[in-house]
Amino acid sequence: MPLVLGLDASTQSFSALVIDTERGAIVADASVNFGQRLPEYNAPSGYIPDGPAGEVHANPLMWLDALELLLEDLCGLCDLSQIAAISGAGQQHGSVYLNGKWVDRVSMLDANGKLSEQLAQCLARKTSPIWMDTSTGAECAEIAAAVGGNEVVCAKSGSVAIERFTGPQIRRFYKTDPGAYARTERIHLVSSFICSVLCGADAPLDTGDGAGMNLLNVATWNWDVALLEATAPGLKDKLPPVVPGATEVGYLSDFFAEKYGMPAGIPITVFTGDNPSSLVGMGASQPGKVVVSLGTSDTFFAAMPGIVTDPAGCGHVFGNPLGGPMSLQCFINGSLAREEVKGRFGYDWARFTEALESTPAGNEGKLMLPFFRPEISPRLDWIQPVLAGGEAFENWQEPAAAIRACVEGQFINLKQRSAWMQLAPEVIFLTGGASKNDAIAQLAADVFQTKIQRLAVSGSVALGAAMRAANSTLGLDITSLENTFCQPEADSEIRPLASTETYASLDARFAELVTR
Ligand code: XUL
Repeated sequence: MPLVLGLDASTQSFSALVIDTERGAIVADASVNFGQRLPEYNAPSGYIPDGPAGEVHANPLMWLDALELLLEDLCGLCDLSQIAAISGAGQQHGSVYLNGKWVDRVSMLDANGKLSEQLAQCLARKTSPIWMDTSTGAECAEIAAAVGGNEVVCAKSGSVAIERFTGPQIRRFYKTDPGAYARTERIHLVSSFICSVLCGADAPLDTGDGAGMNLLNVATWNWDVALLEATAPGLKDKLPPVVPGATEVGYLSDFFAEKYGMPAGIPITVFTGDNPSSLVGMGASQPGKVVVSLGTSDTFFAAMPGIVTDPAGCGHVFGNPLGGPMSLQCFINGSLAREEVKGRFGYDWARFTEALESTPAGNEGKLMLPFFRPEISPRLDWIQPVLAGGEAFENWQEPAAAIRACVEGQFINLKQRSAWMQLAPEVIFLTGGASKNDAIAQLAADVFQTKIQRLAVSGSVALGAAMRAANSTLGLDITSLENTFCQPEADSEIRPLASTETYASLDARFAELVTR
């Protein structure tokens, strides 16, 4: 009974799935919510609220405490002595700054104490900027200017200089606290930090998460000298090596064997970012399938046969943990926008759904550009949406039409912004909270004119991590793992009902209004 552990260090919680690869079953599923279980860190949603000038940071010691709580919880759910392989994933872009004590301390962890107590002194920066941080506009402009413009940054790194990406964040740290930057000997991503702690040794990072830094060259999958130099002095020596996603990078430290009864020395596969891991866990790591995740923010991602970049500078190219590139587009106005329009009419989700069901595909030409707060795909600094389609509709006097217009506008935007990926998917895998709503899924099928499937297993990030570990350590074929673990939910397939012409004119008007 070889069990495999997949970890997911995400924004609001640290989660795990344990899979039994022989029985094809999930044997344990656990999650530690930072705000609920570790209130002493004053981070109710996983990050320190009210940061100045767009700063959003989290305490890396909180992630370590959560990892220990999670392993304690797992002890009660399955036999951790049977774990044979481990991998994991972290929220992308977040960075941890470590001083000269790090390499020794992480290799001498004492099972009688807590990780957070033993590693606190290794932090060269007390807190970690995470992906929600928007404080680095000036640094993005400086990096782009230094290498010859954002086209060059995009051609090299797969994305233009992006505020939340790690390179601009490192540059801001170097500028605001040069002394602490100089004392930093290692900068890890969330993923490679947690991986290092499990290995009890400094671990590499993978091409999936590494590409979210504006520092990795996606043609060579290695650090780009010009981008490193444009970002901060001496940076190359502070970064871990980059390896492909299928690489075993270490062995479980005795700390976890003694404290949690896991077998010491089991292989650990390099960790990756949460989105690349989800690509694997959704069964979409081969080109031809697309994942749309409807969460706090919405994301659209897919394995790509070759590298293309977004000429509009909004999309990203990351490494696919199973080889080659993947694309990703992130939308700020996801659930936040759906909730905003629902709240505007005092509706609950049942009435929201009724509104979608009682209105026709195409919404009789009524259209919304559903940007309730500044958007990154496309880049717009709006704080309210634009409605077009008659006076009553534009004055928010038609609740049902407004609700349909919001969701239709979101999917039309997803479709238009992802066109640069040049994909013709045969299926879209829908995941995330809102994906469970059949009316929303139908609307996605209609706008994309593609069938929609939802998977039976939730927790695709941790599942993807466990599948990658099973693949690289136990040698299990990824297709057979997908056949076992990534099956669509029974009777959940949704096919387009609207005709191809239904959205033609809305599509054109949406494009025109966005440019205007
Ligand atoms: C992707 C992104 C987020 C984070 C957190 O670029 O910023 O999806 O990975 O989930």
